[in-house]
This record gives sequence, structure tokens and C-alpha cells, in this order.
Amino acid sequence: MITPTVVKAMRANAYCTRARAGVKRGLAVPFGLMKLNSSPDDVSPTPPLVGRVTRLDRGWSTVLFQDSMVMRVRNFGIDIAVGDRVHVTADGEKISEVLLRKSALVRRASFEGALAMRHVVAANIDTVFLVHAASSAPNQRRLERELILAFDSGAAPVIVLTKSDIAESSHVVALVDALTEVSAGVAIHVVSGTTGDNVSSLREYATDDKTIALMGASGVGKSTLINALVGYAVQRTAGVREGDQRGRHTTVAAELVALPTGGWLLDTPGLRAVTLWTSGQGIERAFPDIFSLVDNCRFRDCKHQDEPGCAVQQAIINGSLPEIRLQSMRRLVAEEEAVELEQEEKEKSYDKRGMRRPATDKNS
Ligand SMILES: Nc1nc2c(ncn2[C@@H]2O[C@H](COP(=O)(O)OP(=O)(O)OP(=O)(O)O)[C@@H](O)[C@H]2O)c(=O)[nH]1
Ligand SMILES: [Mg+2]
Ligand SMILES: [Zn+2]
Repeated sequence: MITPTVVKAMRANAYCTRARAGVKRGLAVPFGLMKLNSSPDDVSPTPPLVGRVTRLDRGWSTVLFQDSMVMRVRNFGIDIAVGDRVHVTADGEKISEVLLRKSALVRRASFEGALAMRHVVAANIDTVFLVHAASSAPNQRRLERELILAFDSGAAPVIVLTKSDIAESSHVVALVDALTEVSAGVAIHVVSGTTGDNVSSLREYATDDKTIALMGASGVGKSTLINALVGYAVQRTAGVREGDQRGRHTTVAAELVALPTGGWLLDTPGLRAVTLWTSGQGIERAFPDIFSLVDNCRFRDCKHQDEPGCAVQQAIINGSLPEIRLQSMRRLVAEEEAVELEQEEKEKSYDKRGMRRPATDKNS
């Protein structure tokens, strides 16, 4: 059985030995990919095994196979993310194929001054836990961004408020109310990773082979929650800063952890900024309150500014839609359009210079 201990063992590099020993002995396939009892000359073509990328470290992928075999292989020039399902070359040296992703959590990489680049935070996920601390002030603007990313990923978002043990119940009620205003109908769970309170309400998402990615600011308690769900300390955690209660970026790389009961948890480093990538339906799904009003505007091309018969402006006037929400959506649409424009410019410059475009990313 794949246990968190097995996944952890990968870090110690000890796991490489099985595969490498096979290669050193001159076998055509890694030890773990051979049929039992077969000799080196008798390696019949077996279909390549599918492994799951559990961690990435500077050009190296850690890949976990179903029989608990773990390999550390090169990923030369390929677009790969934690959670990807992959094939490894017969010599066990590198990834030969990344299988089509069923979902991907993508954000804009935050390199200052650089052209827009996408960063796949997690691949093949079913649920995204958007983690906030129940003891902190509500951050509606951050949640809006996270919801867009989650909806665009193809996975289902769930809002999880941790640290209920140190939050006043009146504060939690006000927090839930504030977040519900912008939550697009997504379920909200209030839990404590430290005491384990209500953590069982999250188990319904962690069944079979399902994968849950946890996303949130540093210090909100993602890794602590993973430890609570797994049942023991599989991920490192650390205290928040005294002064402002912000985290210390304890988790530095995304990591996939297998649950002993089946299913997977994908821990991610705390994001300072939730930057958007080009969107599919994310914005529409994160702002259903505004999009349902738009249908009632008198003009089909209404900009929702000062046009007569604008249902959006009417909702702001009668107090059912906070103006800040419309402003926020406008900013987010503009941010996505800027990324799209940058991408178009990039493609044009490839065409002008007669350069080949980068290989089409089948996974994007
Ligand atoms: N009281 C209380 N403390 C918690 C809870 N969850 C996390 N903490 C504490 O908050 C601090 C940060 O927790 P982590 O789990 O490391 O936070 P993280 O979100 O993984 O942070 P990064 O890895 O930096 O992104 C630690 O001191 C935890 O003990 C909780 O439910 N209750
Ligand atoms: Mg962490
Ligand atoms: Zn309008």
C-alpha cells in the first residue's frame, strides 16, 4: 500500500537504488518495471507503467508507481507539474511522456519584469481547498482570485477555514458571512488542524483515487491540515511571525502526499499573490451574482457604467450588489486581458523572427 511514509522515503533518495541497480546491471528496463522471474534477455514489451509525479526539484521529478516503487528521474525540457501522470523511459532515466491532464491549477508565475509565464501549481486534481485562517480578518479579494483559479482548473473548489480553536465564535460567524458574499455558493468548512475539530467533514472529498490540492497564504495551516487528515506529521509546519501573524513559507515546494485511506493531498507553498492566468469560465463562475444580472440589462453590449436600464448599476443602487465587487471583477478581467495580450504579442514576435514557436502544450 502507498503510505505517506513511502512518499516521504523518496526524499531520502534511498528509493533510487532499486531502479538504479537494475540499470547498472545492464538491464534494459528499470528493475521495478520488469516482470518478476524474467531474465535480462527475456524482457517482453510490457506496457509502460503510469507513475504519478509527487515532487519536482530542479530538473528532477520524483515519480511514485502503483506498487509503491519510487523513482527519481530527469525531466528534460518538458512541461511538468506535481500531480502529473507520466511514463518513464525504459532505462529509468527520464520522463518519456506526460499523460493528458484532466485538470490543472494554473497561475501567472510571479517573475518581476518577465513576460507572462504560466505556472502549473498542481495537475490532475479533483478538489481545491481554498484555505484561510478562521482567526484572521476576511480577505474577500483574495478569495475571489482563488475561486477564479480553482474554477478554471477544472476541479471543484471548497473553502476551508482553519484555526477554529483560536478564533472567537462571533468572529467566525462574521468571517463566514463576509466570505459567503463572494463565495459563489461554494461550501465553507470551519475546522482546526491542531485539535482535529471538524476535520472529518473534509474526508468526503478524500476518497478512492481523488486528489485534493490545498491552496492559501503562508501560515494559514495547509500542512497542519494535511497532517491532521493523514493522521500523523508527514509535512513540516512552523509558527507564524509574532508581529503580523504571517507565515514563514515553510513549505517550499508542492508535494503530493498519499492518504493511507486512499486518495491524495497536494500541499503547496503559501502564495504571496494569487496572480491570474488566461481564464476559461473562471470569472463567470466566480461572479455569478454579477453575470446573472447582466442578462437583465437593456442593452446587450451594456458596459454597466451609466447606460440606461443597466441591471448591474440598479443592483448597486438598491444595495443588493456591493460596488466594490463590480470594481474587483473589472480589475480581474483587465488583469486576464493583459496576460492574453502579452501572449498574443509573444506569438507575433515568434512569427516575425521566423522562429519556431515553442511546442504546443497539449496540457494547457
Ligand atoms: N491553533 C491553531 N494553530 C494552527 C492551526 N493550523 C495551523 N496552525 C499553526 O499555524 C502555523 C502555520 O501552520 P502551517 O501548517 O505550517 O501553515 P502552512 O499554510 O502550511 O504555511 P506555508 O507552508 O508557509 O505555506 C503553525 O504554527 C501551526 O501550528 C490550527 O488549526 N489551530
Ligand atoms: Mg506548509
Ligand atoms: Zn449593465
